[in-house]
Amino acid sequence: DNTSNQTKASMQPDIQSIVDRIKTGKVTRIVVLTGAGISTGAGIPDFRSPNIGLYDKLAPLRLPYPEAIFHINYFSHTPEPFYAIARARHPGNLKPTVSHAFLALLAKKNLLRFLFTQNIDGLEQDAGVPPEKVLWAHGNWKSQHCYKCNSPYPDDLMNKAILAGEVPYCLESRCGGAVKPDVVFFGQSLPAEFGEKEKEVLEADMMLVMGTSLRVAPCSRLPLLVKEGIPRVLINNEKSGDLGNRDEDVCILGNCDDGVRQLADALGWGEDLDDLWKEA
Ligand code: CNA
Repeated sequence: DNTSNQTKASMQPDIQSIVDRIKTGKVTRIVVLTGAGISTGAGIPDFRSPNIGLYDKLAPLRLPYPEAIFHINYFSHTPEPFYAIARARHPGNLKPTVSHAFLALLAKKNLLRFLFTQNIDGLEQDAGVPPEKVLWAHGNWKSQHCYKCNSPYPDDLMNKAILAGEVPYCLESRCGGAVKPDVVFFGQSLPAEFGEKEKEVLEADMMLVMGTSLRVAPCSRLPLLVKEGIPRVLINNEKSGDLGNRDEDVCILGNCDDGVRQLADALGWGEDLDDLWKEA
């Protein structure tokens, strides 16, 4: 009819090509890479957005360089700055965003092959993405251990320390190491499954990259592994990595919650998305 023709005509042609591929069943194995930008809408500032990102707010802590706050070598002798900001960044009881709900919707529609997340807030799982489909490439903030002897540390004491902004220390006698959330710091290795899961990217028939500046390796390299001819879709405030350089790339620039809504509406999934988001 006329209205849907009009909508089609005004829709960005590149989004339409993505919609067609999904609607005709050409795409069934979507691999997703997410970053801090999908959680800023939930209230957790990202690292690198100018003025509002964490790295622009660290001056009072007098770090040698911003990333030091998350570097294992620096933490090993100076854990105080990390605990000075921990309270403000603890995911606590945050609610997933529409972007998280969209990932759950892809899983529900059997289109999500695998999700690599660089986020440590656990909101993917809260939104309903099945945990077996997710690799938390940088760990998560749901548990903690002594950085030195690796002894576990109780959640209640950790929560107290975070609230007080004080460094929690290992309970083992004579250890004295600082306790660190099970988040991968700079200088630490990624989970062992990372290498094995990379093959999911080689087998993807679409890759979706959301809310990441692609500045942290090795996740930043995942989009490069996508086979030529396979569409890569970027939903982000700004261009990132080499997304947009290949003919079949599609960049939906702007707020990612708006981007996923636009995509969901074009797919006729608008209501499904809202229902899932309300449930989360
Ligand atoms: P980053 O380097 O801070 O980049 C974030 C990207 O998202 C930038 O390109 C922003 O322009 C973009 N962005 C921010 N908000 C939005 C929005 N609402 N809509 C669209 N785009 C947006 O963060 P990366 O994830 O790329 O860097 C990897 C680090 C960040 C990982 O080690 C994470 O652990 C770490 N991190 C995680 C969280 C979290 O768990 N929520 C928060 C902050 C940082």
